[in-house]
Amino acid sequence: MKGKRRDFIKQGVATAAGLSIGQLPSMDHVRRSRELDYVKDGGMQLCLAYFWGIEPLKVELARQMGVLGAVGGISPGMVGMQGKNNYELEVIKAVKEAWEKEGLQLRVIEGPPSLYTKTKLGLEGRDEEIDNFITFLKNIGSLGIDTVCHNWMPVISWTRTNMEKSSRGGALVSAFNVKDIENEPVITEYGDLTHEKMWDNMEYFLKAVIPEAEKAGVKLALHPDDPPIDGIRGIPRIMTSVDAFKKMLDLYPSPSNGITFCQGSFASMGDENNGVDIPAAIEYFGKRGAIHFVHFRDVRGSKNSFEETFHDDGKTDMYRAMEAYYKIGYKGPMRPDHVPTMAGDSNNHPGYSTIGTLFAIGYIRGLIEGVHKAST
Ligand code: CS2
Ligand code: MN
Repeated sequence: MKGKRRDFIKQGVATAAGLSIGQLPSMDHVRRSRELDYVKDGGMQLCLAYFWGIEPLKVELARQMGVLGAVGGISPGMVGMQGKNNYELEVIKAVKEAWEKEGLQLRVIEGPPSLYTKTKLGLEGRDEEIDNFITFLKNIGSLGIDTVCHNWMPVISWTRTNMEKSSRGGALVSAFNVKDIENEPVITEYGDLTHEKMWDNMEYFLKAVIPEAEKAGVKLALHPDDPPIDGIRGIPRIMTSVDAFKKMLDLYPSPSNGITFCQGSFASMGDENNGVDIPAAIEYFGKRGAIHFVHFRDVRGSKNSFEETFHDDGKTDMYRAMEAYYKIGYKGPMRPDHVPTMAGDSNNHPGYSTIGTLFAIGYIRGLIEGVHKAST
């Protein structure tokens, strides 16, 4: 019956196209030509984030989309090694193999082991933390994992003041308004913290780990502070501008010292009148060979008050942004980052829901193909 049905469809298509059945371009031909003249995703590796372990539905959808890069941390519990350190070789190896068993590749470690408050605030015990981080770098290098996304946000990581703001069609997005936190108590337990001290701690860290990362063949990709404001509850923030990233790169110039170009975080830098020119920033840092990972997302607003958006509904010209990655020959990992929570989906993990991720990947892949076609 199946063969008959296929012939029936072919006959229908042939008639509609005014062709005899023998003249239809075979589907194989169409598929092959796409593969031949369209470098998959422009040579970039599209990835999804998995911060809550191996989520079966998300993994299956990723395989169906051909998005085979996994971005996440090293969790001993994920591989039945509770109690072991997450920087140890056997734990990292087991996590890597768990992703491979799902048909995915652990492409970027985001939120790495042993890079915590002591290192970022320069507290007692930071040297032990840094030593364990170096062990982690050596271990992932030996396993061929070459990219680490880290950030310099101690105590308070990425933060929002509203995790369910209504966006297009009632989809839910996260938003931030500095007015909503200005009366929150200052955190004093870490003593007197200054931006200068945070820079000193950054320099101390880079000087200790970048030489080891170079030897291990690993690239560190520093993520901007999100939101990129001067501080939250007395904890200073320094990675809040394009100039800050230029300064960071100059602290220790190296192919192993680079950036996670989180477009949403860069787009929320500055204020209403002097935002970041995203394509120009991509080209600047790209020409320095400093972009090792991309979070491709967008916002509306600026650092003191912004909301996240669908990829096609923000303030950035996303086509020109993608064109800039093409111009600099970026061939590294890219993930959608935060997405709206759409109808029928859960908002349990704001920014990381499943249906919104599908929309984002479709949009990103379409942009890449459009830029590719326009450039050939
Ligand atoms: C995101 C974060 O803030 C951002 O732009 O990339 O959700 C990030 O993924 C987390 O801090 C984990 O690294
Ligand atoms: Mn990001």
